[in-house]
Amino acid sequence: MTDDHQTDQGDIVIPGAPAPVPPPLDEPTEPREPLPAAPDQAAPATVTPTGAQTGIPAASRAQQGAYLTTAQGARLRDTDHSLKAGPRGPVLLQDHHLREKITHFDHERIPERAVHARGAAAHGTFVANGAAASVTHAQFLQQGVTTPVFVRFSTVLGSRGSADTVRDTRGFATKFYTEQGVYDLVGNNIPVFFIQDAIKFPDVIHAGKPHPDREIPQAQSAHDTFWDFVSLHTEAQAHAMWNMSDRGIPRSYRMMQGFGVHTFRMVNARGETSLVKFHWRPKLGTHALTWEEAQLAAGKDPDFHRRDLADAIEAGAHPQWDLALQVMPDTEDETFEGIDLLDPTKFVPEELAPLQVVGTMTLTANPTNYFAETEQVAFHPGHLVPGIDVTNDPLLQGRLFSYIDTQISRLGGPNFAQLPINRPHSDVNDMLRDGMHQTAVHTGVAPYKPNSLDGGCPFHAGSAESAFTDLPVAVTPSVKERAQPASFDDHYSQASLFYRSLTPIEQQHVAEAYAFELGKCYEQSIKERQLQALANIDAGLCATVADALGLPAPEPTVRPGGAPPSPAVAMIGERWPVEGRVVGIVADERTDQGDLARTRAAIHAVGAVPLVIAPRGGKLGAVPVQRTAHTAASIEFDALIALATSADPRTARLFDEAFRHGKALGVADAARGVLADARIPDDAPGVVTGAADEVVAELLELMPDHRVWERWAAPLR
Ligand code: HDE
Repeated sequence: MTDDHQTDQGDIVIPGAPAPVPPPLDEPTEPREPLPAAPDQAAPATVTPTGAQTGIPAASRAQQGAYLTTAQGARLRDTDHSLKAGPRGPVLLQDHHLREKITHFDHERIPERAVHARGAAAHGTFVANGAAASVTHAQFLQQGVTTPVFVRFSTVLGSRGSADTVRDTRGFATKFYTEQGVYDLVGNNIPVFFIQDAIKFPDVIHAGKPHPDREIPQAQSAHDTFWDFVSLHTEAQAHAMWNMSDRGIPRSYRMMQGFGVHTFRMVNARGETSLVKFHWRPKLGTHALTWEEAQLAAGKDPDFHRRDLADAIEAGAHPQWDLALQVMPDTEDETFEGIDLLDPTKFVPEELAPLQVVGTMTLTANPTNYFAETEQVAFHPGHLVPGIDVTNDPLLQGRLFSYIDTQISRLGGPNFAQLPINRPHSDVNDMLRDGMHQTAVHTGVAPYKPNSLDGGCPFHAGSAESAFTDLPVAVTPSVKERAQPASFDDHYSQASLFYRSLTPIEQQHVAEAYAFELGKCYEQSIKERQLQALANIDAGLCATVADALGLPAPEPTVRPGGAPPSPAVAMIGERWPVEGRVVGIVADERTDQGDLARTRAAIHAVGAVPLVIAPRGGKLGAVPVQRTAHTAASIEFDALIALATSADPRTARLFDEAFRHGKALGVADAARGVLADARIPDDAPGVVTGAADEVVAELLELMPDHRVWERWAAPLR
């Protein structure tokens, strides 16, 4: 730069131009490449609409060049000062950079999803084991085929900025980029749904969303309109029961089951069809938060689930799920063991139709850009591949219409399939043309069929490779009517079956959840009506909830029948891997460095994450302090170890909360004072004391149980 204030390009001299402001010290002064993403964080390559594998397309690599430019590529030397008539004068309309920058910012937001607005996603792969070949000829389910996937988890009710840990159903939507086109499995973490017919979706969602007058409460079902709807519309009782169970407050997206909910029809290479339900089984087991933990997390770390997923993937604890099928015969009445397979308020117990694993999904990479990928991804239950077809489930049929419709408005036009995250990894030869945000440059003159001018291209596929094969399924001759089968009128038997299948601790949580949710309602008649529904489900549950509400327990008006319980739906009882679980280690300057190092190493060795909590930041010897009394929150730890006492009362609260939430606690001899401060008996279940090495070993033995369930034998403090 000369005294004449040459431009960056060094040619044209502007006499008298003010000297540029020197850059802040910590900003690089020489152009350099941005830091590369960590190897396992780089998003997989995307492909162009023509199918060419290009890596991340140039258009989505914006902001990576050396020089700041306008949207038109003109370089800029100042982006901090508007063009003004003198340093204190008004801003000039001719400042194109100012107007472009602010105008673009003004339009940065797109409408959030009408439901499932809050989500988190990851890339990965699905590897099929071939077991599905007998029921479907879908290519991605054949032995050894590896398919890239993108999965988005979500809550349903809350806005995009709402807390992760609210009581709600979770979405579990998977996009398989198969060689035969995109296949979307758009499921939930609960196998049943609130309604039997899509025409009622606006009703159930309006009831669950905040009240239209004051727009509260956010992301909650604990309010009058939700329970008004559910108690009047009793087909919602089964789904409501699952939401009131611990399934409504998952510990982690990594520890959640997924369900396709509807029954689908599969067809194999011989043209034989079966009725099928999809299940995702997490390798880490299915686990929940406690309700108090969920509420604390909503304030202390509203991004709890999003952070957990991203941290685990970044740490290399790649979450995995098995994909399993329940396969049922394709009979004329589409009913299995008395369960109408077209009724989405019913699930088929695993004891009746076993889960058959057909492949495994591993999530390996976080998105590179939240908006481009997680926000713009568009799933659709109608994105099907050959070998998988829909059934007449009236809920599914309505969904087939809804998703593309909402996406046209959410993503600003009909060309969202061209967005990098939505592009198929197979060739696209559609004859869809033009429209808002068209980015493809189509060649040819004949986007119609039949044509002779483009050589007759594109041609029709043979029926074996064709999606939407329109299986010749009989439609019972009937009249046009707004009606449903009589079997859809059973609203209570599966809610009852589910409740009876839970362990006593889980049943206690269900009762507490109803007591909380109904306790938040103002209208007495709504509580009474919901108690009536509970009486029809289970008299004991109804009596407990009625007692908490201070209301009489009504007599049942319906007997739900005694279908045998399905122990498979209970979550307590098994032991699971602890990969990615977080263990807090309370230490200070006096802590023996050897104890600290061995404790951390033992935790690492089982794939869990040790976080050191000390009175102040910095380091303890060579070990970085990751949390202090100011920043540590009990909700982020699955277990705690004290190697030092702490004078800070917040440490006692940390242990007190962790104890209440049934977490394993380890206390080295030098740190016994922590237990006294938190008023925790040192012989309480799941509290281990002794030499540091023994404590960590015993603690890691407790963690595969998820929680120290014996603590629930005594009433919660
Ligand atoms: Fe959805 N649902 N849904 N849904 N759904 C949407 O589509 C809808 C239903 C599910 O991460 C919307 O693109 C109707 C069942 C997930 O992007 C919308 C009905 C199941 C996601 C829509 C249902 C789901 C959605 C909003 C009743 C489990 C999030 C934004 C017939 C099997 C996907 C969008 C993502 C999203 C409509 C019922 C799962 C409005 C009409 C049942 C996981 O189109």
